[in-house]
Parts: sequence; structure tokens; C-alpha cells
Amino acid sequence: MEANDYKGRVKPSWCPGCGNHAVIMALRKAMATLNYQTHETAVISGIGCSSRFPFFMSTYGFHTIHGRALPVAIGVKEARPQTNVIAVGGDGDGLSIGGNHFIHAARKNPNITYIMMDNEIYALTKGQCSPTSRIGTTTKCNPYAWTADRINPVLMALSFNASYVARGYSGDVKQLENLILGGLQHKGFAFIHIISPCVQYNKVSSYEKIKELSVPLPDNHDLEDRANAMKYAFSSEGLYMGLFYKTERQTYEDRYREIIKKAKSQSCDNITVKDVMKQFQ
Ligand SMILES: Cc1ncc(C[n+]2csc(CCOP(=O)(O)OP(=O)(O)O)c2C)c(N)n1
Ligand code: SF4
Ligand SMILES: [Mg+2]
Repeated sequence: MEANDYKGRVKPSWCPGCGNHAVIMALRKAMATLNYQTHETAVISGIGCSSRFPFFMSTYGFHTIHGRALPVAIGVKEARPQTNVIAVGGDGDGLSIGGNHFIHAARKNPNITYIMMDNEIYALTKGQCSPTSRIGTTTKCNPYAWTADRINPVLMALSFNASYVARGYSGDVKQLENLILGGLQHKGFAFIHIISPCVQYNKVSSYEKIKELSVPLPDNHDLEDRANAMKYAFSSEGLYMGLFYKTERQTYEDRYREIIKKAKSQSCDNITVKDVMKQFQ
């Protein structure tokens, strides 16, 4: 497969310069490296500019409802474990309305990849503040200043024990490709936080600004040391980029299948309804 084989029939309708163009390019390249087949892959999104993603891919896709990409993606993986499942969406989709699903997906460890395109704004609805907007941001809805503290998505993923946690930004497609490739290969919940500038509604967090803030994670940091990964995520010295954390633990699907096997192994032939009711008395 070539990266272009994953181009959908619809051309990306994102604004010229939107960070999401780099993300889709990086994902297609990573998928080509793994020779992903389009009929064995599903890209699932919520609602937002970034969530238009599935339309632009030739794989299976599902543009669900706002904030619900993750539960649908987990359901697809559960029903068809052989499918490569990639959930995508924005900061609003994954941290506001879908924030609850994000933390529960992280702790359950389903074998899916989750790509969050963070532009620090609700772009589709024309620029309201999101959970990653910076204090002081002004928009049409907040003409004086945005007042709430920000969510740190990498720290959030680490604290809920996501088993693969990375951060990249749209100004570095090669790094994005590598981080996504690692996420696709990882068995478990792979979270990739991508700072993906919105050139239309967020003039503060521009490509230049993110580049200026970026600091590469040291090559030798221990990828299994979650506390250390949190230290980098929490750092005020700069915006660390790269792979923060990676660990292997049982996936949600594996645990679920074990339970099904166990239940099936227990014969119910001689059990009556009365026997069952007795357990509740
Ligand atoms: C239940 C529901 N509430 C609100 C909306 C309106 N809405 C659509 S997209 C969106 C926010 C999108 O922001 P984000 O996920 O960051 O995506 P972006 O457009 O920035 O890529 C909102 C609030 C909706 N579609 N459905
Ligand atoms: S409004 Fe912003 S996020 Fe939406 S397509 Fe344009 S640049 Fe991208
Ligand atoms: Mg957004």
C-alpha cells in the first residue's frame, strides 16, 4: 500500500494551512508502512473540523456524534477484533463533552489508537474557548478574557494509565508519522496528542509559537517510568514533544474474552432458575 491509497473520494475541506492536513498525511504514511488494508481498518470520529477526518480516508469510517468517538471505536474493536481501529477528533470533542470517555478508555486499555488534534479552540462552531484554551484568550464569546485553567491532555492520559502516550505537532510531519506508527503498533490504548494549529480562529497558538515552545524529550528517558513521564508532561520549562510513556498490560478485549471463556466453561445443564434465585436470597 502507498500513502495515497488511503485518500478518500472527498478531498480534505480544511482551510489551507490547517494543522490537520499534516496529521492526515502522517497517518496515511504510517498506515502504508504497516501495509494496512482499507477493508480491515476503521477511522472513527466525533464532531468538529478535525472530526471530518473519516470522509477523507478510503478506509471504513464513522462520523459519530459529538464526544462519542471513543465508545463507538471500542465497540467496533470489541465486535471485530481483527479491525485496525483509529479514533480521531479535537480537543473539544475529546476533553469537553467526551472527557469522561477519554479517561475510561485510558484505564480500560482497549487496543485502539486515539489521535487528538488540539487547536485549543472549538473551530467548527467558529472559535469558542475549549478546555485547552489559554487563560486570557479572547474570542467573540469571551470578549474580555477566558478565565478557566487548562487541561493538560498528556498528563490526563498518564494519570489514567493510558499505555502509550505521545505528543507531536503539525509542524513536524516526520515526527508525527513515527509517533503514529508506534501507536498503531502498540497493543493497548495509544494516545497521541497533536498540537494542530487552527489558522482561522486561533492566532495565539501559531506554528511559530508552538515551535518556539517545543522541547524534544531526552532520548534516554525511561519509557516505562510513568512518574518521570508525568514530570515532563507537567514541566513549565517547555512543551515536551515525543514519546512520553509506553508499557504493556492486558487489553480490554483480552480481559473480556477471558471472562467469556470462563463463563462458557461452566456448564449450566443442571442449574434451575430456583438455584439461581437462591444466590440472591
Ligand atoms: C451535543 C452537541 N453539542 C454541541 C455541538 C456543537 N459543536 C459541534 S463541534 C463542537 C466543538 C468542536 O471542537 P473540537 O472538538 O475542538 O474540534 P475542532 O472543530 O476544533 O477541530 C461543538 C461544541 C454538537 N454538534 N453536538
Ligand atoms: S477553521 Fe481552523 S480547524 Fe477548522 S479547517 Fe479551518 S484552520 Fe482547520
Ligand atoms: Mg479544537
